[in-house]
Amino acid sequence: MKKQSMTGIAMSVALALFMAPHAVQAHEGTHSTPKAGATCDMTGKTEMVKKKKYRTVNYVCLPNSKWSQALPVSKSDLTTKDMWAKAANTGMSAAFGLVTNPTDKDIRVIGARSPKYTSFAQLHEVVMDPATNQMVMQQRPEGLLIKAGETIELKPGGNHIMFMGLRQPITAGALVPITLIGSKGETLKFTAMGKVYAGANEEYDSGDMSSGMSSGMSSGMSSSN
Ligand SMILES: [Cu+2]
Repeated sequence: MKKQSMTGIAMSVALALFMAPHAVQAHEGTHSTPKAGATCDMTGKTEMVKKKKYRTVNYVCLPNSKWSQALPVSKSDLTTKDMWAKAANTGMSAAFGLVTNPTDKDIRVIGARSPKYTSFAQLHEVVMDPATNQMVMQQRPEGLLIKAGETIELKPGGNHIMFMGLRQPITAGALVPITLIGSKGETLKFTAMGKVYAGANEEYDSGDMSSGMSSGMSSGMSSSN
């Protein structure tokens, strides 16, 4: 008797576990393919789409909540040095280091991604919020411009690559693959090293979103048009 009912419980648990991933998959399947100029709900999100047999394009959800043009993927001329990512278990994290433009033309970076570690990343700056006199971070509306021949330093308290919501912890010594996307679709892949760091705890200034991070993000961003 007892054994039978236990089996029954085990069955329904197993069934629930089996069903759950399918429900999630169906939901994810409803996402539409990005379209240049169309509204997107999570700025900083990027999508790589295979258009034709040999053509792959990047889309970036820009800070104005519109999808970028289809940007044909090519190899970036940028180089990086000493890239590292702040060790963290959950929530947000950020990546820093030196990015150099060795060419004689300016290069603008408009997006970043690290799908292994975060569903989307943003390019952030740290500014003074005059209302509170606090340093806060926010998305850089024009991305990162790296002038011909120049090196920029992404650093705590300054510009950085923000990981919005970790999918898995960044541990000390972890190798974190990151891709930067240029305004012409050029991609730069590099690896940042996980590092324990006490700073870089600026508040995220999301405009009118002052309450909880995740709920504020989704409600605030989906309501914009
Ligand atoms: Cu940030």
